[in-house]
Amino acid sequence: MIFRQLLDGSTSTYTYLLADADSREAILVDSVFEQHLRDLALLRELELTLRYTVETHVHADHVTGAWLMREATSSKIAAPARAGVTEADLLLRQGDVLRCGSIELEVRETPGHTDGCTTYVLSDRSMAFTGDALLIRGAGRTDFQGGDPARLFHSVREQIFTLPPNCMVYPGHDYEGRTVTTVAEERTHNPRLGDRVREEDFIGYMKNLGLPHPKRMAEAVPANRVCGRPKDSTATPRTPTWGPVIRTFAGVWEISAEWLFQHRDEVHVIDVREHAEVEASPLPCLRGSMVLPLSELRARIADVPRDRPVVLLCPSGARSTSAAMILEKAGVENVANMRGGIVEWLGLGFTAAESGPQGRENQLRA
Ligand SMILES: N[C@@H](CCC(=O)N[C@@H](CS)C(=O)NCC(=O)O)C(=O)O
Ligand SMILES: [Fe+2]
Repeated sequence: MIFRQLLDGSTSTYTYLLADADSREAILVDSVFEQHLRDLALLRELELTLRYTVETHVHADHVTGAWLMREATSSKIAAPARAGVTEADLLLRQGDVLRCGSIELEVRETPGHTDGCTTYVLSDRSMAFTGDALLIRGAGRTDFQGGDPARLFHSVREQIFTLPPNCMVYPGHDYEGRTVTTVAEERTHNPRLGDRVREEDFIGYMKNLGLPHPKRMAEAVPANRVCGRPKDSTATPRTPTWGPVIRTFAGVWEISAEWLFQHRDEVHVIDVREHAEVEASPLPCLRGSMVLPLSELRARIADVPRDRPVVLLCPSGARSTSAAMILEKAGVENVANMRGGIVEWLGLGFTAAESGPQGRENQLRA
């Protein structure tokens, strides 16, 4: 099985990617709206087909990426039946099994943090995705969305702590950077509801947490009730329209050499090699490209033209990746790295007619 734990740093939310290594079919547990392009990039780079997004509950602190994923990949949205959401394709109940290639996830209802919380357990019981029912050395709060500490106590004790001691527990959040625990570890060391803790102590603990409501609760709960369907399309993550750019998991927009060859005059091309290197290199400059070395780029953002999209180049496409990130951070709107760099360009046989820097290069060098 292919397995990845992904973090949304701003809400400390974990998203889990599970995929069958043979059929390449994948499931995403608890995707995050703002991480849509990251998750799409990973699916593409690992050559996976997303079959399902699965929700552990109606989140109060962030918006799910489920609806966006369905739009982008034709995946199906699976959600707990008791979460009361619309827009889902599959409503899951206690004892149901969600199948994706050879992966089977058993559905265990674990209400208490919210009344629709669900834990998903791999069929060999080696991994459990507990959402916010059981956190590492903690448990989800119980003060809104039908939360109830007594119910949570019984959910965890009966549905999670009955799993094998070495079952790995992957939570929906961790606010301290911890990533995984086991059933045995939590039964022994969870200060809120480990084996030694009595129900009334847990209830007393949870009733006195004194946490402020999540900052984004007013926006997140209604959005998650429709599986993350945005109110209007302007709220969806922006994908550039100037060309077939692809967001990589490394976090940069990329475009192909083939596209650049066919649309050379629609963009500015910036070669980020050092000047001396360009002069000494057997690798040519593309026709009309500007040389603006990576070492000077941060100080010369103002020299970057903005009237057309900017495509960045270097021999292998590595340094230009860094250049693309610098320009994006600096607010240059339409920017992409050319995948594979000049070597790829030459490999495609684009050499002669397309090489030779434009006069402007000298201007930029001055
Ligand atoms: N400060 C966070 C609050 C996060 C929060 O309340 N998280 C919920 C999960 S949705 C929780 O149960 N936290 C338990 C805890 O922090 O002990 C925010 O504003 O988003
Ligand atoms: Fe939650």
